[in-house]
Amino acid sequence: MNRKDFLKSGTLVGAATLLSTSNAFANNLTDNPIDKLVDANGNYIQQALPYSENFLEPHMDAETMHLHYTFHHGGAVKAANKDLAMIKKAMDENNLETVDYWTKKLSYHFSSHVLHSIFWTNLTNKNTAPSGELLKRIEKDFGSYDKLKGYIAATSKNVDGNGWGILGYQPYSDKLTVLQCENHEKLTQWGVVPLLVVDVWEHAYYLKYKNKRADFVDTMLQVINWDNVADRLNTALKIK
Ligand code: MN3
Repeated sequence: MNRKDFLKSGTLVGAATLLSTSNAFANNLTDNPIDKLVDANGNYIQQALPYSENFLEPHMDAETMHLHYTFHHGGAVKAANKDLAMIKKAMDENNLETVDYWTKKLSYHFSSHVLHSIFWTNLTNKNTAPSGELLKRIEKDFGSYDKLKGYIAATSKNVDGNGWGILGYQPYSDKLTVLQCENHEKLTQWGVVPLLVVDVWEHAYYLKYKNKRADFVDTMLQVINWDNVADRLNTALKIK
């Protein structure tokens, strides 16, 4: 993918925000309006949604989108900046009594920021399907696209409490892998680059779907932007 295509595709690889800015991919990231999660000072910033709040109607209602993006995702970004500041303060003052607390909070809040940023770009209002390298790898690692869909649906629906279903690329085994994430940061495998994430926190669906999380997950799986997932995979394979 050349730089122009990259910018057009709106690709985001959360883990890549940790790369040094001398890295070619990080340079692309910096120019990408959706993928940029930090400013020049290293503080977290929230990008605008890649579409209007009613774009996913009727699958996701505009009110849920507004509250979710503004207060849940937005709140996590603010909180992550506070966590960073508190860690810096503790280090500056050489008082490490509460630094473990803020470190744990940062893991939670920044992971929320990464996953929500990916989630918005993973969704679209038209039907798409995996193709090319992504489809090849889905068939190799899960048998078929249908099998993967069943797997990720079951994993997402059955999260204990709040969390996410995640399809990721694991560079250490060179495989696609599914994770059942609790909260925003638990039950990961180190190294996994998230490609497709399904938010199953109650705030993601309760206004419209009430207690029917399974219906929400089935609906979300019909509006996945597989082109975005494919772009993320291609980028992850390049930085491997
Ligand atoms: Mn959420």
